Amino acid sequence: MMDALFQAIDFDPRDKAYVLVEFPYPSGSGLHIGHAFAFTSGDIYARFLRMRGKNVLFPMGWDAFGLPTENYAIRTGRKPQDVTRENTDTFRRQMKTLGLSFDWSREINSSDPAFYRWTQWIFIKLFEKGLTVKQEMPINWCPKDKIGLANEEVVNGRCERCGTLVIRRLINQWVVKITAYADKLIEGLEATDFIEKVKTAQINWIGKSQGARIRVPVSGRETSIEVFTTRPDTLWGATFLVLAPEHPLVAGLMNDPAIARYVESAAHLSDLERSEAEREKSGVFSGLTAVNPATGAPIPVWISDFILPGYGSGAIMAVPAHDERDHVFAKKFGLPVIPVVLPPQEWDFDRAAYTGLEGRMINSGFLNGLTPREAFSETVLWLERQGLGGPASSYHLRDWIFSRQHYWGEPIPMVYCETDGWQPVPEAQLPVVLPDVEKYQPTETGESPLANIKEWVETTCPRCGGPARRETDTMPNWAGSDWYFLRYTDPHNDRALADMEKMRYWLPVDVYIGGDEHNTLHLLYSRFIYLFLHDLGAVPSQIPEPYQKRLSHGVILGPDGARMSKTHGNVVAPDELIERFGADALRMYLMFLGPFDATLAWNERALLGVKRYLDRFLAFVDEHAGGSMGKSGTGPATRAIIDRLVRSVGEDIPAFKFNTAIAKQMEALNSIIESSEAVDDTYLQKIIQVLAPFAPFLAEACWAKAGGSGSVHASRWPSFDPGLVQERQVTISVQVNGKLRGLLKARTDDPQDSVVEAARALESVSRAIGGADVKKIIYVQGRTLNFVT
Ligand code: ANZ
Repeated sequence: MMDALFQAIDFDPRDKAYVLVEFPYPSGSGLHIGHAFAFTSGDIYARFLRMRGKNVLFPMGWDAFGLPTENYAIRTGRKPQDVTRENTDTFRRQMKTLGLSFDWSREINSSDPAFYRWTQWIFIKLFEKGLTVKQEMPINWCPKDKIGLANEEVVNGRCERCGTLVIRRLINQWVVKITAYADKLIEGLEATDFIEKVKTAQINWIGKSQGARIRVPVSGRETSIEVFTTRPDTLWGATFLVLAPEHPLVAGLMNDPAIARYVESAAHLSDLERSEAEREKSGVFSGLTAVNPATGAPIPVWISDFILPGYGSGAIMAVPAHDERDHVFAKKFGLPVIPVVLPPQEWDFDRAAYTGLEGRMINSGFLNGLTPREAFSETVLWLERQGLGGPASSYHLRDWIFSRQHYWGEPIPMVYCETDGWQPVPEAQLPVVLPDVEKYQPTETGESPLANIKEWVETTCPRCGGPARRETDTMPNWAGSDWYFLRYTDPHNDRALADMEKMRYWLPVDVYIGGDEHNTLHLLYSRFIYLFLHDLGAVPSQIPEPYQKRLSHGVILGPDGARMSKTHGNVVAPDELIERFGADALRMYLMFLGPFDATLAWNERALLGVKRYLDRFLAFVDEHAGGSMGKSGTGPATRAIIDRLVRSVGEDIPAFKFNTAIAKQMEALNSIIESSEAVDDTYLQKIIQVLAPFAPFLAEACWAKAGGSGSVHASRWPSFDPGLVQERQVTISVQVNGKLRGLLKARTDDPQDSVVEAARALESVSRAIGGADVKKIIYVQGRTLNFVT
C-alpha cells in the first residue's frame, strides 16, 4: 500500500482529524498483542475518517528511553542506542505487516537528540519559571546494590534484583512543581470530552481537600506547629497533635533513643503502607506539649508514621471523637476523647468516632448550637481574626520527582557553579547529548553512571565562566511522553518544538487512545506540561487543552485467562498469527473479540471463524465481480441489506463499536448469499469499502476485481439510499421488572445504549423505576427491553 495515501497534509483545506495512539516502548520482545489491539482500533478509525474526506494525522513513534533497555545493556554490554535501533526496526516492520496506516514521514524517537533537545528546552523553561527546583526528596534505596530504584523496581518493599529490604533515603533531586497547576488541571477538564471514568481518575489523583491551616503554639518554646485540617469545626475537640517522623521538629529530638528507633523503622515503609487504615497504629511521644488555641488546654505532641510528610504540613491536630484513625490511636495510647459534634442519633464515643456532618456543635464555646458546616466557616473566620491561620487547600497530588540516577534517559540540562548555583545550559548549546559510557549501572554512591565521565561532567559556568559541574541525573520516562504529540505536527523543526501555525492547524488531538494504566499519571503529566507551555505562549493560545477526547482500550487475557505477560508464559505473538492467518484476519479477530473497552479472553477458534469469513467474502467477490452470469443490476433485498450495512457500520466506527460493526458485516454477507439475488459491481464496491478499514489488504485486492479505480483506501465512504434503510422501524416494549411500562419506536439495529437512554426518557418508565437502582438491563434486539431493579 502506498505510504503517500496516509500522509497528513499540513494546512490542507479539508477538515483535519488528529487520531493518536500512545507511542510504545520498543522492547526487545517486539510488538505484543495488546499493541496490535490498540493500534488496530485507531487504524480503523483513521482509515474511516480518510474515507470520509478528512485530512487525518495518524502518527507513530517510539518512547525509547527506559529501564528495560538499560538493564539489557548492563547484562550484554551493548549500547542502548544500538539495541533501540534494532527494536524499533522490528516494531516498524511488524506494524507495517499489520497494515497500520501510520504516516511514517512523521516518525519520532524520544531518545533522538533532535527530539530530546526540546524535552531539555521544556525543562529549562520550567526552571526559569521557578517550577523546578532541586531539593531533598526521598528515593527508594537498595543498601546492598547501592542504587536508587524506580517504584516499579520495588516489589513488596524489596529490591527487585536482590531481594534486600529497600530504605527511603533523602537525596537532592529535581522536583517539578506540578502542584502549582493542581486547580488548573481540575478546571481544564471541563474543556474536554473525556469519558467520566477518566475525568474522575484525574480529579481523584489530584485529590483536592478544602480546610484550614492552623498554627498551634508549642509550650515553653518560641515555635508553633502548623497543621492542616479538613475539619476546622472540630478544633475544640483536638486532644493531641501528631507529627510525621520526617517533620523538621523531629530532627531535633533524635537524642531520645526511642524516637530515633521509631523514625528509623518508619523509613522502611512506603506511603501506601503507611496510609493503610487497617494497619496497627504505632507511635511515640515526642516529649513536647502544645496548646489547643481554642481551649487553651495543654495537649501532647506525638509522632506517628500514619502522618505522611508530603501532605498538608506533615502534622495534624488529632480529634479522636470525629476521626477514625485518631480514635484508634487515642484508644491505643490512652489519650482523651472529647466529642464536639452531637450526632442526631445515640452514639458511643468510646467505641467509634462520629465522622458525620449532621448534628450540632457542643463543648465548643461560641460555636455551640451551630451545625458543623456553619462552625467550619465560623472557625476559619475566627482563626483569621486571631492570626492563627486561615483557609487552605491541600492536594494529594505530589510534586514530581524528576531526577533518575540512571543512564538511559535525557540528560538534565543544568550545571552547578560554586558561585552562581544552578544554571541552565544556554539554549544555543542544546541538546546536551548523552555521552557514551563504559558501564551503564549506577555508581556505588548512587549517582548516575554519567558521574564517572570526568571530561563530560567538568564544564564551565554559563554565567561567570568559572569551573562548573554538569547535572549527572537524567529525566524520568515520562519526560518525552509529556509532549511528543506536539512534535508529530512538525517533527523535523530545528527552531522550535513545533511550528505555531502547524500546531494551530492540527491541535487538539481529537481522539487519544491508550491504556487504562495511563489514564491517570501520563495524562495528568502531559496535560500539565501542555498547560504550562500554554501559559508560556509556546503553544496556540486558542487551544486550552491538548486532548479533546480520551478513550481507553481494554486488555486481552492470554489463552489461560490470565493477563498476558512473559512471566506467565502465555504471550501470543502477532507475527506468528499473521503468518498463519494473515494480517486482515488477525485485525478483524482482535476487534471482534468484544467491546473495545472490555477485558477480552483469547479465543483462537474465533480467529479461524474470522479467517473463514474473509475467505467467503473473497469467493463471493470472485463469483460476482464484473456482473456475473449475464445478470445485471442488484436485487432489491440485497440493495437494502447493503445500504443498511453502510449506514450502521458508518455509525459504529466513530462510536468505537468495532465488534458489532464486524458482526453486522458477517450477517449481511450471509443474508445476501441466502437471497441469491444478483449483485453488480456498484454494490460489491460498497461492501468492499465497508470492509476496507477492517481488512485493508483483502479489500484492496477485491476492489480491483470489482472494477474500483485507484486504491479503495482513497475512495469515499459509500452513500446509501435512505428510503431503503428506513423500513426497519420497530416498536420495542419497555418493561420494568417484567411489567410493560411503555412503547418505544426504534430501528432494529439501534445500539443498546441509545435504546436504553430513549426508554429511560419515557415518563412512564422513569416513574416505574423511581429512585431504585437498576441492577440489570435485558435487551432483546428490536423487541423488548427490561429494567430489573
Ligand atoms: C483534624 C480532623 C478532624 C481531621 C476530623 C479529619 C477529621 P484529606 O481528606 O485526605 O485531605 N491529615 C492532614 N495532614 C495529614 C498528613 N500529612 N498525613 C495524614 N493525615 C493528614 O484528609 C485531611 C485530613 O487528614 C486532615 O483533617 C487531617 O485530619 C489529616 F474530625 O484534621 B483532619
